[in-house]
Amino acid sequence: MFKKILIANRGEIALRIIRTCREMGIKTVAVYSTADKDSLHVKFADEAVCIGGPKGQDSYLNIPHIMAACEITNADAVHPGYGFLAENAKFAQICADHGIKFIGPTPEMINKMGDKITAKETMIKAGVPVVPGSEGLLEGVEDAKVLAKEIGYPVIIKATAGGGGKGMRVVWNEAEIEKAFDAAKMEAAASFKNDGLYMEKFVEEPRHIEIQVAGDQYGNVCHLSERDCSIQRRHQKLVEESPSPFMTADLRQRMGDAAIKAASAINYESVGTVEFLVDKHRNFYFMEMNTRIQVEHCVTEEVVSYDLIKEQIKIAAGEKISGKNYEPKLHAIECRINAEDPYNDFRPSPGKITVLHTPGGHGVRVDSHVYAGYVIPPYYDSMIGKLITVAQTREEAINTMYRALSEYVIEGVHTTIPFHLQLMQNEEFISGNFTTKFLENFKMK
Ligand code: MV4
Repeated sequence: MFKKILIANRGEIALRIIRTCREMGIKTVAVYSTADKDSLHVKFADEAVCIGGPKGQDSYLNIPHIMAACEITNADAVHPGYGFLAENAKFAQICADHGIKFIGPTPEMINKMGDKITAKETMIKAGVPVVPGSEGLLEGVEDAKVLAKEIGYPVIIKATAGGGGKGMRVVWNEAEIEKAFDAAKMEAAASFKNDGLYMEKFVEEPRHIEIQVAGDQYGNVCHLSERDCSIQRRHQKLVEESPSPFMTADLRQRMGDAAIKAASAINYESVGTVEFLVDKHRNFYFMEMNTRIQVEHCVTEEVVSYDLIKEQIKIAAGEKISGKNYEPKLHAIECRINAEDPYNDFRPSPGKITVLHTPGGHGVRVDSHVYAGYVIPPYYDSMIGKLITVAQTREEAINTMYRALSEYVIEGVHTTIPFHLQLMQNEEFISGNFTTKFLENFKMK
């Protein structure tokens, strides 16, 4: 097992990783930017190294500085968390070249899933259902027009280097295609320095359901059931839950099998997530695979009683997993508590938390790095923390969530708590009958 892990991240996920390391008897090294000098991850870790200025580029994305921190602290592994360098194949390769274990998949696996056309081709070969679309890159607008006619409108143009909605355009008819193609190409070039595009049939009003998987270095792969992430706004998830209210035993069987096929196709090693679009007929299609631990991993942990960070570390250290799949035994819901103003288009609201009271009691988990007096810096994401409730049924988990949200007091910044309170009382949400379009029509009272 590793003796010392350097955590190349900040905020709640850095704390989450430190907590598991403590339980495993592994020493921890925090790295931090000058903006984070008073952060809890710095105080909770055994050692801490300042790696640069506030901007991500100068600190949490600065590979030479992170490698130097590994060297001076003698860390034998790096945990990248999510965001920042978590899906950076170059960083994973540099770690390997320096004899430091990157706690995640290999650079080859990251690359295969990072390029969406390559990922899709791999899935087709593995027999995983994908949305009908172009074979490889679109050559130009004329090629796109011919293809769209074949596929049938509406279609969606996506960036092969994309993911998470950037460089993506929905096209409803031929009159719109040229503008959409050019806009997607420009956005992809600017965002990813790769303007490669592909096309798919647009699946209308889908659900976003993802399957958590784990694979070890010996070819064992298992799944840990699904999370429903349909409650999103501009590609930012706000609520996730497990099990999905849309799930059936048959659908879980089929999606679980497909996720295992997807991970096995690249001999996946580490924990990861296979994202699917699910239409109203319960047809499902591979969308992308995330080769990192995700923000919403906690809902899975609560329903299958499994520490995903611990497993991720054990897999990286060369331990075997059993290979058996996990069914949800309970219902868990996660609300993302962000420093954003839900009454003003979710505008970011950084600043000092003057008063803080955190909820507790039966079935309540809070993963957060903030304290009274903490200043949320404007340089990073605006997450204050995650509130997770777990209960026997979905109805009880919603009731516990409403109760816990009512106890949560955060003063000094705007938060998404009022939004979540209204959502927990929304009939459509309570019914479980919603799609990724739900929040487009949601209005704050
Ligand atoms: C789609 C789609 C409909 N049809 N692909 C959004 C982010 C990126 N991962 C892919 N996305 C979508 N791809 C086809 N063929 C609809 C979306 C989509 C979406 C997906 C999941 C959750 C929220 C979404 C919001 C808008 C669009």
